[in-house]
Amino acid sequence: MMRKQLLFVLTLVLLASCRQTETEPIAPVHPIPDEKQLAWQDLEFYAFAHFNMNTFTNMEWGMGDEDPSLFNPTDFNPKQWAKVCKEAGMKGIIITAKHHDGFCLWPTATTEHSVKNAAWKDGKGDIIKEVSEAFRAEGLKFGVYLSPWDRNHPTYGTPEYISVFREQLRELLTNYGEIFEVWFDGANGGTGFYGGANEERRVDKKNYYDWPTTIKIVRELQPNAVIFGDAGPDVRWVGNEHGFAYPTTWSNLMRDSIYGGMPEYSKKYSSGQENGTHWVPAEADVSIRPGWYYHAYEDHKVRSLPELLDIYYNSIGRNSSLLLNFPVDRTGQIHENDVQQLMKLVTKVKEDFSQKVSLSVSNLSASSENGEHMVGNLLQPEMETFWNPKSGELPATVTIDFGEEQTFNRFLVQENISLGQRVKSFELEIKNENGQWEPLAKETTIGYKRILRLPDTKTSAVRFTVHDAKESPVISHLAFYNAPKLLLPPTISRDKNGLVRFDLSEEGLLSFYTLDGSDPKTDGLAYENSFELIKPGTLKAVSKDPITGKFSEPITITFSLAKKKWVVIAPEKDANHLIDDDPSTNYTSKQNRASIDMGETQEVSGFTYYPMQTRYMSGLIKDFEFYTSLDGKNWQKAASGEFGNIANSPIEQQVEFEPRTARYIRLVAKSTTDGQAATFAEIGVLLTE
Ligand code: FUL
Repeated sequence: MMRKQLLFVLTLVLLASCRQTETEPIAPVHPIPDEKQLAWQDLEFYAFAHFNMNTFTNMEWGMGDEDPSLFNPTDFNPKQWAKVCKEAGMKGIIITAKHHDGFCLWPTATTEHSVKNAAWKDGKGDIIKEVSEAFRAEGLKFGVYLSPWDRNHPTYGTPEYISVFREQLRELLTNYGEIFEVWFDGANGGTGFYGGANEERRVDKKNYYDWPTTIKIVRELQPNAVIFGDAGPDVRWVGNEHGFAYPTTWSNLMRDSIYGGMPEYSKKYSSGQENGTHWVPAEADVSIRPGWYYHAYEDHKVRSLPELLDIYYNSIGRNSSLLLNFPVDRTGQIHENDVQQLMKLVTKVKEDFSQKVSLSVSNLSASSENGEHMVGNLLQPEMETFWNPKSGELPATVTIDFGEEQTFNRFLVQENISLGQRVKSFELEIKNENGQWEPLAKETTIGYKRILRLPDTKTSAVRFTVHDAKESPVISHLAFYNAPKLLLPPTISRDKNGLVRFDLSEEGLLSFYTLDGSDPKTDGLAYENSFELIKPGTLKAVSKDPITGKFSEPITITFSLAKKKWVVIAPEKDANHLIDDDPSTNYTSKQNRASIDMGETQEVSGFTYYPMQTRYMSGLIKDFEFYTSLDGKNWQKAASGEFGNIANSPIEQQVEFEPRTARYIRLVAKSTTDGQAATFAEIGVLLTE
C-alpha cells in the first residue's frame, strides 16, 4: 500500500515536471509583419541618393521649367556609390528617379523631360540602369523614389496625369530588375510650371491619386518590394527629417486614418499606435548634410560624428530603420566629405559594439519559461529562438548574474516581431554593493530592436523586467556592451566678454589646453571652468579618456581680440549680433555696412568676416571695403576686394592689411551674393603681434 502511494505521488511529480517542459503554443498578437516586411526589417541601414535636376540648378525643389540639357554630371560613377555603401555596411540604395520637378532619370516614354534630352551622354544615358547595375554587382539592393507631385507635367492635377504617373511606375518596376522599396513622397500639390501654365494646382491628396490601384501595380510587378508612404502601406515615414524615431515607437499604425501628406501626420501618427490596426514600421530618413540635394556651400556642413551617432541610436536603436541620404554632387559621385563622415560613423558604431559582456546560459535565470522558449535563447540573436515566460505572467523577469563585476553602457534588446510587437514597458535594475536592486532605466517599447545608451555602469548582476505587454512577451535577444568613450577634441566657444568654454563630447572625459602653441598632451593645463581670453591668441586643446589614457586629436583655434569693450555705432535692430561672438545669430544692415567702436586703440592688421550660417542664406558680402578710424569721423580705407567663393563656401573669411592704429572699424558691402541687404554673423579684428 505504502509503495503504491509513493509510486502514485512520484508519477504525479513526474507528470507535473513533464508539463513544465511542455511548450504552450503562442498565438500571434495582430497586426504582424508579412514576409517582405520581415525581410525589410533586417536591412536596418541603407542609402538614399538625391541626385537629379536640382543637383545642377542648386535647388531643393525645382519648379519644373528647368532645361533638361542642364543635367550633366561630369564624372558619373555609380560604382563609387555602391563601393561606399558596401564598405559602410549599408544594404542598398533608393534613388530619386523623379523628384517634384518632374525630370526623369531614365529615358521614359511618358515625357520629354528626362535624360533623353540631357547634355549628359548626348541624351543616350540612363541613370537608373547604371545605378541599379552597379548596386546589384555589389550584392546590394535597389529602390526607387518616384514623386507623385510633378511640377513639370502639363496634366498634373487632372485624371490623365495619374495614367502618366502609373506608366512611369510600370517602366521603373519592369526594366530594372528587382526593386526592394518604392518610395512615395507625401509632398504634393502647389505652384509649378505645369507645361507653361505657371500656376498653383492643389489636389485632393486623399483621393486624387487613387492609391489602391497604384499599389496593385507594385504588387503585380514587384511582389517583394515594400511600399513607403505616410500611410505605408508597408513602411511609414518617421514624421521628421532629422532621422529620429521616438522613445515609444510602435510598428502598429492606424493606417486607415492616414493619407499621404496629411498635415496632422507627424504630430498624431508618426510614432505609431499601441492599438494600430496594421503593421507599418517606421523608416527614419535624414540627409548627411542640411540639404537633400548637393550644394557646394554645404561642403563644410556635413553632419558631425556626434550628430550622426545620435541619428544612429535614435533610429536603429528605437525600432526604426535608417535611410541616410547622400546629396550626390555635380560630378555624379558621393562627395569625399560625406564619405569621410559616413566612415567615421561606421567605425564608431563598430567600436561601440566590439566589447560585449560575455554571457553563457548559466548566467541567466527567468521568473518562468514557456517550455522550449527558455531564457538561454536570449543569447542567440536569431528571431526564431526566444524567451517566453508562462502565459499571463507579468511582470516577467530575467536575471543576468555576471558572476563578477562587469562594466557596460549599452543595452540591446529585441522582440520576436513575427509574433507581433508586445512590450509596453520594461525596466533595467542593477544589483548594488548591498545586494539590493537599484533602478537603472525605465522605458516603454522594444520592437525589432531597442538600444539604450546608459551611463558607465559597474555591477555584478542586472534584472530585466517586462512590466506590461499586450500578451506574454517574446524576447529574442539581449546583450550588454561597453562602448569606449567618443573621444573628440572639446568644442570651444568664446563669448563677447572673452570667456572661453569647453564642451566635451562625453561625460567623464578630461581636457587639457595650452595658449603658447605647445603640445597640450604633455604641457597642457587641465580645463576645469571657463576662463578669460581677451587678447588674440592660439588655443590648442585635447580630450583624454581617463580610463584608457587615450587622447583625442588636438584642436587648434586662433582667437582674434575679444569684443568685451566693443559697441556698434548707429546700430539698427539686432546689431549686437555681429559682435556677440555667436555665429548662429545674425545682423542685417539696410545700410550695407557695419561700424564698430572697439573702446580703445589697437594695432590692427586685418579683419575677419563670418557670413550667416543658416540653412537659407542671404546677403552674404561679396565685394567689400574695410575702413579704420581713430576718431570715428575720418575713415581710411585699409582693404578692399572680393570674397571669391563665399556663396559656395560660406566659412569665416580673413583679410590682412598693412598694420595701423585704430579705434574704429567699418566693413562696407559693395555687393552681396543675391543683391539683398548685407548680413553679418560676426566681425573680428586681427592685431599686430
Ligand atoms: C520630402 C521632399 O519634399 C524632399 O525634397 C526630400 O525628397 C525628402 C526626402 O522628402 O518630402
